[in-house]
Amino acid sequence: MHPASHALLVIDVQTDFCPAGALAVAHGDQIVPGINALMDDFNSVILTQDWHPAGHSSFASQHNGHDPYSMITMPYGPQVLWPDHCVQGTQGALFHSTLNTNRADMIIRKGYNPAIDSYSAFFENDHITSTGLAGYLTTRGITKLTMVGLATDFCVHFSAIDAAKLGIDTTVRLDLCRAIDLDGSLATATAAMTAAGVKLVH
Ligand code: VGL
Ligand code: ZN
Repeated sequence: MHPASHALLVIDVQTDFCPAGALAVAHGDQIVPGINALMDDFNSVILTQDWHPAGHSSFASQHNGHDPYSMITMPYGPQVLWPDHCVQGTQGALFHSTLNTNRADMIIRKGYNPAIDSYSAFFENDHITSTGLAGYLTTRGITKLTMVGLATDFCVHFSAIDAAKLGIDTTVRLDLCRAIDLDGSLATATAAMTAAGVKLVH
């Protein structure tokens, strides 16, 4: 059993990121039993939930002539345009029906700012606006994180790099993550995480 100072951070295991979801990650649902089992090893469990208002600026539907999975430049930098997903209050935004949410001490929602996407559980995509998670971890004395969830190359990737930058000892269990893999984004993500000092477990 890990001490309370070492938390399990479960990223965006939501219906829309699983097969048949609006932004389906291939085999996204396969990781759920392993994540539920891993919770038994942790005193501290935190979940994140992608939580967008309808008409969010990261949705391709809001940008005339731009297809889902294309890139645009937003005031805060490059942004992939996504299918509408994880809209607040919809079925697709719910956690996967078999994810054990009972063990969650904290559920951190992100992506609620209509003008800025938030891949990372710590900072929105402007890399400045905080979600509050860093303060929560500090006040609870959590200095170590194991991350699992969806998607490896977006929300897990950005969360892991921000955690490492904050000085948190960070491990990503790649076996309990699945990727979108857009134009080599998985290889880019694993290289960037390694460079940031994140430990990757295959
Ligand atoms: C995610 C794309 C858009 C993720 C969230 O959870 O990785 N990806 N919103
Ligand atoms: Zn999203």
